[in-house]
Amino acid sequence: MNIGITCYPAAGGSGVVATELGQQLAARGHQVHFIAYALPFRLDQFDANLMYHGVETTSYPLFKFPPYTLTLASKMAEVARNYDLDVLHAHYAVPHATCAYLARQVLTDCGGKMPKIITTLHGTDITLVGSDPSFYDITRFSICSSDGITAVSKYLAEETREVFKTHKDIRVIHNFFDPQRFKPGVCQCQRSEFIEEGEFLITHISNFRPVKRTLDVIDIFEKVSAELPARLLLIGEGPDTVLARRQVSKKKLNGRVRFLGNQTKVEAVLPCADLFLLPSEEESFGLSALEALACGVPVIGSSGTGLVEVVDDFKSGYLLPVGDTSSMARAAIALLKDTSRHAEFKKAAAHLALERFNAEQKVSEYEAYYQEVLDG
Ligand code: GMT
Repeated sequence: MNIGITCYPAAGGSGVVATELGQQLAARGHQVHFIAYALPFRLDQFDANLMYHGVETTSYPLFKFPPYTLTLASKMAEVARNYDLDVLHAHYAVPHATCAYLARQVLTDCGGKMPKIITTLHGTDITLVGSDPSFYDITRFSICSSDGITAVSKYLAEETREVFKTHKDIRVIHNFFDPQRFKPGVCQCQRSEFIEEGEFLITHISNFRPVKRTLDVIDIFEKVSAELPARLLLIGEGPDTVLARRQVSKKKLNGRVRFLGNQTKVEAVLPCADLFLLPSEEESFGLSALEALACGVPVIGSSGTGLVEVVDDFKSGYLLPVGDTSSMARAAIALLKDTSRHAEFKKAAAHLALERFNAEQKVSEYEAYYQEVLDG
């Protein structure tokens, strides 16, 4: 198949999923065209079946805001026409599903071949951005105009039906990881680079948006480190990074917390960790949690979110109410103190992740879904 993929190229789960999917589809012999404003951040392998088409953001004194949506739609139409696309796959509805719709209208006018539009919903495109009154109608329209819709969890599919009051078929295809990259025990760095002998290493990876509750991560860590020798490794960057740094200083944790910023090869460090924290307000899936589990790292996160489909409560981690940092810290301390339970959780984490979310399986699900949509 000839497949166009549009995603946010910056660090973030939706871009990571789109990139991994594109790379895996290319490896299976499909021609894959990434259409985005920059090279996707984890697109780091050469494959003759992979192409990147950059989208310009044209500026003009009249434009306070350059109309990226229009240049993206034009580029989508151009790539679809020039490369005979069968499928145009938009990751993250806002504004990518709308751009795909516009591209199709452009192609209709030119009388060219019409690719099928598939939109994958990732999370805040529904729960925060898409449901904002200023985006609601156009997002609903664009999603409903897609030929196929997928969601990364059952939780998100249900949220979408509820928020957008639609009965459209939404196929759940869970996120996935590449077992060649994410595996337990193979750490490219040494634990000794981060911790002293006898200390525990706790990690958190996110885009440091308010929805991730990074301050809760620090609060949980403060409670844990009051009881156990531990250090916290924070990976990622975003609007709350400054707040998080301030909080670390305020709590006098500077010597125990390290900020690594954005990292493309998180698999190099994850297997070194003893525990992963993701206490988000909302989480449609929690790809970073899955990558941690795949590396044999138990997760403590928020219940009542899509994490329930990823983390097996009491088997590979603990899920507790949003904001209940005391319970999360208690669960972390108990798990880290109990060496044999911790070892069991580590084993279960890697095993369950591989069994349920490996790339091979999920990429086949996407391939089959593309075919189903193409067959009408
Ligand atoms: O929704 C966001 O904040 C951004 C998005 C991203 O690009 O990282 O994250 C969402 O998509 C990921 C990939 O499908 C999911 O693993 C995340 O759970 C989801 N984020 C939220 O729901 C907050």
